[in-house]
Amino acid sequence: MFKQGEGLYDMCLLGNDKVSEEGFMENLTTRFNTRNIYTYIGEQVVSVNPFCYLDMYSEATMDEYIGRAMYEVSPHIYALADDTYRELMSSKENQCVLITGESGAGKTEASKIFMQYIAYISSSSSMAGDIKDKLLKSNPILEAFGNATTLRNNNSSRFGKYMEIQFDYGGAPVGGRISQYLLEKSRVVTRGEGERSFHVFYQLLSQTGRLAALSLDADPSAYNYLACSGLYSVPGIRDAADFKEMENAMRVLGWAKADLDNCMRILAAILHLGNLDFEPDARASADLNTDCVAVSNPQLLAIVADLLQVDYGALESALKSRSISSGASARQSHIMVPLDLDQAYFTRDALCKGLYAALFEWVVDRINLNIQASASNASEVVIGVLDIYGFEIMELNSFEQFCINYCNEKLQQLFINKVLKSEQAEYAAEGIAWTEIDYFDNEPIISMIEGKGRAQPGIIPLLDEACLVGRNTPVTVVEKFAGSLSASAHFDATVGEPEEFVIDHYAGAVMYNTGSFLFKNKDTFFDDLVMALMTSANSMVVEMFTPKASAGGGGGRGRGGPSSSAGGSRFGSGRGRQGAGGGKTRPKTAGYKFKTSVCELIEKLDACTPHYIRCIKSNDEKRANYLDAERVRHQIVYLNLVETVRVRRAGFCNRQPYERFLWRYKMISPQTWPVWRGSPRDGVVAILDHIGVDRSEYELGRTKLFIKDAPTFMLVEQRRIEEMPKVAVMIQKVWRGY
Ligand code: AOV
Ligand code: MG
Repeated sequence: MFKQGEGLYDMCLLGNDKVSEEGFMENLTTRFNTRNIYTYIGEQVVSVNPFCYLDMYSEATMDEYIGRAMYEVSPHIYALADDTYRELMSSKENQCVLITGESGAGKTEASKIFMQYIAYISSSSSMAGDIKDKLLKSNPILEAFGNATTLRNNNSSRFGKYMEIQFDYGGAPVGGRISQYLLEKSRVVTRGEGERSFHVFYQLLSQTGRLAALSLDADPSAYNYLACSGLYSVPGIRDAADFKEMENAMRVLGWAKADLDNCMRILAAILHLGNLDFEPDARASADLNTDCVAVSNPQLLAIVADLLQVDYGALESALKSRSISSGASARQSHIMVPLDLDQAYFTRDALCKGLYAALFEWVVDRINLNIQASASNASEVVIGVLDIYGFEIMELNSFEQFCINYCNEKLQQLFINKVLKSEQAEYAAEGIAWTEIDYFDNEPIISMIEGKGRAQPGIIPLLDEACLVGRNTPVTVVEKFAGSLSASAHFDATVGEPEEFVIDHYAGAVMYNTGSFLFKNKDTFFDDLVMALMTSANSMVVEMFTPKASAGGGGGRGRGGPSSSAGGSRFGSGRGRQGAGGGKTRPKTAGYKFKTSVCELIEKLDACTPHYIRCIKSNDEKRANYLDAERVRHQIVYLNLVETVRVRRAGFCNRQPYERFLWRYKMISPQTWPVWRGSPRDGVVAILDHIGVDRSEYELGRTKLFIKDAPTFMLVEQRRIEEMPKVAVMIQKVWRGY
């Protein structure tokens, strides 16, 4: 595997004097220039995005990785996937794959490569084959609805995704479950110049045969919601072909033709709504003695009402006015308050964002129904694949970027805790000689964002407070932040405009503009709009806006049911849904819900055996085979990659409590088989002596054995397999390939 001139396949093999930023860069560059985009740090895979197709993802290549140890074959995501699957089978413990890296670094591609391999090698039956196909086919649908072209990435994920694949005890996939995190729904109505809305809109407009029925024009520039950012087609993205792929995927998953048709009706309604105009209504204004508006193009609203199959009058009224309840709870009466022009446009946009978010949730729920394991297969172990939106800095950074970057901070913290902190803590606890390794800990940034009770204010609770108490504006919000956080080294409100503040994130400083923080956090979706939509004769529209039974009080987490829409809000908290944890009548804000769902996810990941793919973006221009040294160096630093090498090098490839090791390998030595009467620790030493493992190859901790190198560990495994007939042949199939 090691070829002259291609660099070291594992950064842990760097000489002592080379374990530095320089040495790391040098090796990574050598490998990248010889088309080796993958390099190990122990069991972690570092991937550098080549921005061009490399011929290394075929079935023939997959065959080379089956059952091979990671160090035996060239670094590849396949090797990591094989390792993950084997560990799942041998330990019967849940595994997760954490894919990190900034926007455009290659996370989503990596997750697909991983899934492809798992589907290829996991045991098959006709049922498993069916499920595998469905799991893979969920991707084109999710990407159509949840991805978009941004300045950073032509196919940028605008939602976070955690996909769990469930296996039976024989290793065959029996089902899956997708959790999605906070879709960037504001993209439906606006976005930065040179970006696109969600792919599915352009895909729809490429289907000329479908347009007449939806009263649509093939030209995307005819729609305000698409025209506002001035980008329609993107090199490398084939909208028409992608539509066909999505359509086919829906068929494989078992969707009815009407499901796709209904989705398209809703998308068309959104495009038309974007062209809906309002004008002052002089007569009504005079009658009611306040500003009133009328719809300027009622024929368009009629098309929308027809597409959504809702009552025209109810829809029109919900866009022009808002009902406000007055009086005490028992005797509420509703009065209609007319909206002014700004409010009418705001409501129209809120309707479209709400419609799209609900549609996306419906799509995820539907996929979950299609892939869920049957009740008889409920006993399960899972491999979870986490593919979130990467850290990003945009021209204008709003509430969405804040949430995305906060989520990345949390994942970085999980990495630090699992790889850097706990590893070192364990050496200390086990009494293993160790030199502390210093690293940047982002804990203070997380605390500053999350806060803790009254004692420690944080951005999310301060923003919540600003949404609930008093009349706040973007400027007072920043003042509020500054009042509490200016002591933090990671916060700065002294630069930029009064409505801007800076967070110095682990991956770089980002200036946020609070212009829309308040209403995005409140996430208001007016009751009148829901009522209007509930008049729909289309059962899918009604279903989309019917509260989920399982979502009650759970912050819209949708736990327990097949739906796993985490952090998304079917309705805005502005409907006044009561929060259980956040005080008595406190409605749950988008920020609060996002934080809760992200923290839950982290807890779940923490309980799995982790595997890491660390993605690096080679350059900002999406240029093929070009490595921008400064950009890459920056990522190496903030991803703590050199520190990871340091910890790993001094580290051990495998550690096991003495009892577990003895139980698993006792058949290897006649001294320990079938019964060992001494201490577990002495038994372990007896086994290692019997195979002839040198004393320098391992360390004996207080409760655990630490094995230094993978080959030693493989030898032990090998001997176990050889002695297996002593025990039972049955377990052998678990260790395919040995
Ligand atoms: P991301 O998931 O990390 O960004 P993607 O996985 O979408 O990034 O990768 C961005 C683009 O880089 C892809 O569309 C490909 O063109 C290219 N690319 C990535 N990985 C590879 C690879 N292994 N081989 C060839 N090309 C690749 V974001 O979703 O924006 O955070 O929110
Ligand atoms: Mg992505």
